[in-house]
Amino acid sequence: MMFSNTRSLLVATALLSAAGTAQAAFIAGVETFTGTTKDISTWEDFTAAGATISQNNALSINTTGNGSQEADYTTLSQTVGIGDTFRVDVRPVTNSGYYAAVALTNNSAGSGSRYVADSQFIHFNITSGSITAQEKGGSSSSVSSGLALNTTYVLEIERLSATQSEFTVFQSNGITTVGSPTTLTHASIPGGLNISLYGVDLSVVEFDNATVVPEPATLGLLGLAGLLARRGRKI
Ligand SMILES: [Ca+2]
Repeated sequence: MMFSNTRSLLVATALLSAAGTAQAAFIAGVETFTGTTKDISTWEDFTAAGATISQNNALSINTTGNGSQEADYTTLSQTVGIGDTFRVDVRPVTNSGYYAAVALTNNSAGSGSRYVADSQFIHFNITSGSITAQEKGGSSSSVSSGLALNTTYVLEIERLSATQSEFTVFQSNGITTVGSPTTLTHASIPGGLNISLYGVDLSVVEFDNATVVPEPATLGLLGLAGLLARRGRKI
């Protein structure tokens, strides 16, 4: 962890650093899923038959009408680069065992077939018994065990390098860890990764407050730019 584990600091740093680059759905690096209208100009909505994705000040993925296929909501252009940190609130509502995941993927398409065939990804695997960190096709590493339904958790992935990422689960306060932070070593993924939120296998899961925090080096440069700008005004 390179940041203090406070939600307010993460939001503040996102606000400071992302001004001017925010996209429609992500305002200053934070997507709060405000309102009831999904923003499919910046997210791609993929639902298998019987599954639904809806928004009501949070994003709800419901696969209770679908036995085994996923539904996912994936950013089209908002990405998480090396050194960046991604956080999202997750609230499991119903499940039948395995039910959700949070992935960073190099394929912006939400389609299940393209996702599997073309992408490289790392993800949190969320089940009623455990939360694990895993790369596509790799072995899983335990991050925490057990999840209570109708309880909010904060899941964080920090991209330490092209080949290492740190996975941490927090209680809803964003401070207290649940289980132990886990560093996953994986195949090299050098570029920015799209964010994919998904549910599967007769589950209902809600997501909120998706937040991308730039790497500290970027924050430092922006701070320096601000300082220079202030000095310029004085001169
Ligand atoms: Ca919200």
